[in-house]
Amino acid sequence: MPSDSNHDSGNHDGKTPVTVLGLGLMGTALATALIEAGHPTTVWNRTKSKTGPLAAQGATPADTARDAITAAGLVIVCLTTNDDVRGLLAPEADALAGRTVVNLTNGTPRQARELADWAAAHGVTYIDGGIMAVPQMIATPGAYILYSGTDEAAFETHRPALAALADTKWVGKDPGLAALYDLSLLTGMYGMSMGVAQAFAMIRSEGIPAREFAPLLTDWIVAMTHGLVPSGAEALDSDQHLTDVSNLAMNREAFRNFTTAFTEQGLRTDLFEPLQDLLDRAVEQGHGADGFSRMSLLLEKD
Ligand code: FVH
Repeated sequence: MPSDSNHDSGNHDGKTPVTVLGLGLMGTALATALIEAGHPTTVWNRTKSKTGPLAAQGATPADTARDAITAAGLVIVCLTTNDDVRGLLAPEADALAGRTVVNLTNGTPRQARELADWAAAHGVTYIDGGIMAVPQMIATPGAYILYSGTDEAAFETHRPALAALADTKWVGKDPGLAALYDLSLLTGMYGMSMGVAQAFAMIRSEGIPAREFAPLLTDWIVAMTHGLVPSGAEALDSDQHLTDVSNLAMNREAFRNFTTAFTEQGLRTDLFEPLQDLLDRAVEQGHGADGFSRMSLLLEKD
């Protein structure tokens, strides 16, 4: 069955009727962007009061999820978890049949693939998405959303409406890929965020304000990222980990200074202890002359 075959999914002067299910911080930002871009927008939320401000901006509030679903060929869903999504959509499978669901809820590749299988079994076109933005960034430059799903043509059909939310990045026909890219990007971000938290704790241990230190830290992270990420990727993909820059044996010894200094400065060492363990393991397994690309291999399960 072609996508959106039994209802009005059409393009009205470039504007597409869209439904948004879930009006938390992110769902509200998404719906606002659609309204501002002129797309006829129907909204539904479990807690009905959240539809009020959007209705005032021009959205059509729906009393039930089913009413919202039947209002548009493109149904965007953004709830807390994919279990919530499954719980909401499963009873509405018949109403969803022939429509396109774009699920922007954060989840795992396995969850996305299972939802895609469920959707396919019920005649629903399923596109999974990963939002690389916070709500305040929606519809601003720099924000983008990753998409994947078996029906790339359906994605292309709806791309103009989705582009109102953020730049669109299609990553492939495996429905799990958007979540894979999303979580991989967030993995890098959370590692960096925790490092920043530890760095601020360290500088504050001597009474230096974080804001005074922030420009140095920013420049340092940017410079290191530009070096580390491309060279690490190249080393991994070519399986050539030897380095003449900064090897693991040196880093293992240097690392001991961190946990020692944290203790001396009255800080906890919990965050860095597992990192020290990993470096110890790398060197004990004979990888002391390698660079950090080796660590990705050590993070794979034996
Ligand atoms: N906010 C952010 O910065 C991040 C950016 C990247 C993407 N994430 C993901 O987006 C999903 C939603 O996040 P959110 O920030 O909108 O979250 P909340 O403000 O907490 O809103 C949650 C909405 O989900 C509804 N909901 C929860 N459980 C159910 C359910 N079982 N049935 C129906 N709706 C449900 C909730 O409804 P209510 O509590 O207002 O009645 C909210 O509408 C999330 O995956 C992030 O990881 C956001």
